[in-house]
Amino acid sequence: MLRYLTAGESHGPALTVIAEGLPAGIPVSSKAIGDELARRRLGFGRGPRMKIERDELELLGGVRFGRTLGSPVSVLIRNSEWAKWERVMSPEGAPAGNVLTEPRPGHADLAGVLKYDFTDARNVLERASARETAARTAAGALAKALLEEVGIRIVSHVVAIGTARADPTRRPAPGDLDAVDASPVRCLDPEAAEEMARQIEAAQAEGDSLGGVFEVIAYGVPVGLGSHVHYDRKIDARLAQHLMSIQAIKGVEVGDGFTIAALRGTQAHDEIFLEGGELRRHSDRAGGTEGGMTIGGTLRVRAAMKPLATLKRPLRTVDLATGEPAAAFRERTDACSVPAAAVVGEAAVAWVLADAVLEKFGGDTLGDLQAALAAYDARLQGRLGARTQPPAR
Ligand code: EPS
Repeated sequence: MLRYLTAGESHGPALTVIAEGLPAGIPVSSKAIGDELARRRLGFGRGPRMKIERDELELLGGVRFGRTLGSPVSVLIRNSEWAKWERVMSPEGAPAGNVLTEPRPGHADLAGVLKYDFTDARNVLERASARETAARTAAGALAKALLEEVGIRIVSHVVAIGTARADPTRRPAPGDLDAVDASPVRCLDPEAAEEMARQIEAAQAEGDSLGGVFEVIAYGVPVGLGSHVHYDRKIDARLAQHLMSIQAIKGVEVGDGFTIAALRGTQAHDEIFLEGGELRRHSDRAGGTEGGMTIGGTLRVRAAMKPLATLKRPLRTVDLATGEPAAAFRERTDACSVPAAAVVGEAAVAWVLADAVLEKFGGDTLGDLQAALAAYDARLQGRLGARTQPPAR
């Protein structure tokens, strides 16, 4: 079983992640993790924090001379802001005043203070903050390192921001990742990208925020990850849980999920053909899963992000200290972080796929894992070449 925990507050000293269950022998470096963290900091519409944050990281355990040891991998990511917040966020001593009592509609503030019996919403918001996604991205970098060794590559792109929509036929391949990252909104369609940036700028100028939709695509996925036999083994359900748990995500779609709901059955599925001795599909409406299992080849999921709830033009709320109507408190924030959320989405998908790969093929070492996968591939070759697409590298 592959699992991870994260800890840390947005303006605390650091974030930490411990990832357990990775086999021995996977190439891991702080540079590779750092590169993923740097990708997450990109994106037009982010606030001043991203100019300050360096995501300085340290590998504290589980890796020796560039390879995993099979023991838990521990990563520390320091918060560059800590020095400024030491008094407000101190683990020791007494509160330093400035209690936040005007909860932001759309954020975790209100339910959090009621549930945990706090007066200060900072006790909630510090952990609810999307800063935590830096730790998830580090976990995802470890998962990607494993997937890379079994020929699975993951890319993401932004398909909508506000009302701007990208051409749905422009889907990035693994080789397009640099081009996607080079776009300020991580969108391959230049006209849509321009419109997205324009809408972000307009929202920003009015103290407002914007949401959007991103898509994550995994290439080289073997057939049969996940299972139809039980609800909590279904790969699409597991993907949905991980994607939905990313801060501000309100919707998840597998393949063309919401569009095919309006179609007839004869239009909605991906027909099966035998070509050159291999089973093939000519469409991918299902997004690469059927019956809670991957069908082999490409997997495609989308997530919808709501506009961020921290607003320079605050919404109406109630001051919990006085019971009087009030404006929600204002914090420094981003106007749009859909491009960054897409990178976090890659991490979520990578984690679920790495978990499912280990569940199916097991192994204490990378070699064991690769041998089990090769044996499976050989078995499938006898069944009409059911690994329907070649590995992505
Ligand atoms: C966030 C608010 C902003 C973002 C932060 C998420 O932080 P701050 O309040 O310090 O300006 O920059 O995102 C990150 C720090 C990050 O690393 O992604 C929030 O309230 O969710």
